[in-house]
Amino acid sequence: MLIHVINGPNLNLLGQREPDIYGSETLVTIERQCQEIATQAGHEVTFRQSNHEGQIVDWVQESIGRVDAIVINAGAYTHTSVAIHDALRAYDGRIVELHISNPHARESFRHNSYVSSTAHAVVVGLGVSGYALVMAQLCSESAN
Ligand code: CA2
Repeated sequence: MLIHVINGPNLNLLGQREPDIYGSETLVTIERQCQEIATQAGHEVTFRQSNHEGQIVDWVQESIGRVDAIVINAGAYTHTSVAIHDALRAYDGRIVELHISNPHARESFRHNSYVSSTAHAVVVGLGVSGYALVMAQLCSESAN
């Protein structure tokens, strides 16, 4: 199984700012954990981050017909991007939406997600552990 993990704007700053909301682990550490879980289960992960909406759209499009699952933390684009929504709708594999914080418990502008209606599962508010948990879940689903 091939899994793409796509991270949106500002998530490259993880571990450097706002540890009270996003924790103190960096994206590099999270990537390493995801790779470890997938490799142990015999699967492959591509882990990416971009601050650019069009780049995320391109990565989703490139996944069509090639990638078994997308795990996406679209960052602030979650709440604004019809373009990412449309690309995800065109994608034919499994989609898991992931957020480190719980956007529903935060400002009202974070309450709508353009990703959720395209997703098979949504994981929010579990901190950065959410990445490892989702990875383990996807790997265990493929073993059944
Ligand atoms: O909780 C999440 O994972 C979010 O997707 C994070 C986004 C936010 O806009 C969403 O509403 C919820 C923000 C990512 C910014 O990450 C930073 C990390 C460290 C320092 C500053 C920003």
